[in-house]
Amino acid sequence: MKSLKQFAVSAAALGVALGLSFAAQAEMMIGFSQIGSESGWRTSETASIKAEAEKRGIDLKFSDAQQKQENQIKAVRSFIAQGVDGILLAPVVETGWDQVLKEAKDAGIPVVLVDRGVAADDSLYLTKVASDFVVEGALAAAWLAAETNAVCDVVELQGTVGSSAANDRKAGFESVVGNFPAINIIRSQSGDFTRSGGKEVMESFLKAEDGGKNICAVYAHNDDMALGAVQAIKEAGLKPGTDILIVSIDAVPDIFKAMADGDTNATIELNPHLGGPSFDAIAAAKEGKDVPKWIKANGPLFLPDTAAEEYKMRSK
Ligand code: GZL
Repeated sequence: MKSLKQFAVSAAALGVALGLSFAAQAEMMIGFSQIGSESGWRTSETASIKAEAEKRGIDLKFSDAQQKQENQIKAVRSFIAQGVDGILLAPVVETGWDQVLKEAKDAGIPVVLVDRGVAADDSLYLTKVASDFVVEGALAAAWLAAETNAVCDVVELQGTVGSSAANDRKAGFESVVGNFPAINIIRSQSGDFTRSGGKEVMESFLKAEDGGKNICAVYAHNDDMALGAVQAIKEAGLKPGTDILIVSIDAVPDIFKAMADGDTNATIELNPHLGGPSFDAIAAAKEGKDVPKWIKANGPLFLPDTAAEEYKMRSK
């Protein structure tokens, strides 16, 4: 599993290996169809990609889809009409992209999938710059099994329905807990990757499970839903992080504060700095160089013992 630093090194190495010069990228015009701003991680990803474009002198055309696939498809078509050099697409869901990806391909415009994947033939896009969500789900489950001696009734807060992040984080988690007969996923529902969604769904789980007495842990597909669950658990008179364990993914600054306060127990880092490898891949394609179909980065798991320090460093 690559750490963030290794990812940065391998992505930089990829850039160098592909013989790319930033100067060659300065004249590029690139369209970026972003999902929205549903989570702290998403907003930091947007900020990072915009900053990276600025640094490289890339003319970035940005579109916020407000979580709607039709808005993303419209944006991609508009980028094609503008004759951009490349397109970054963070696909809100996995399906429904074949037609518009074919239009981009027919126009000779490379598409880079950032942070999520699509269920389309990989000939329809240049590369995917994203972590392996199956690994993230498996890591969360491995931590939970170790933490609970593999005896735990867990509730799951799923991400956006139909998204590759939710599908694969669920699959990865199940692939590990399936080995432990005394770990049971007793409830599972989407909170749509938002704090409010996580809170609402957790409130319904608590009500349905005798006020939470039957719940050993929460597995949240992202930190924002975990933070919503923390609020719901507190309002139900229970201690999050003690009465009910919480493991989630993203490693946003606020989750480190929650861990330092004893409210959550583990988070897995998700790299938001996906602009560099994405821009390098487009430049490489334009120079006729080969680009791997998946530029992968997986982050480590963080625990409360380093949370205060991490929060200080990340919330500057
Ligand atoms: C995963 C990304 C997910 C984050 C959430 O790469 O798509 O979407 O985990 C975000 O915070 O909403």
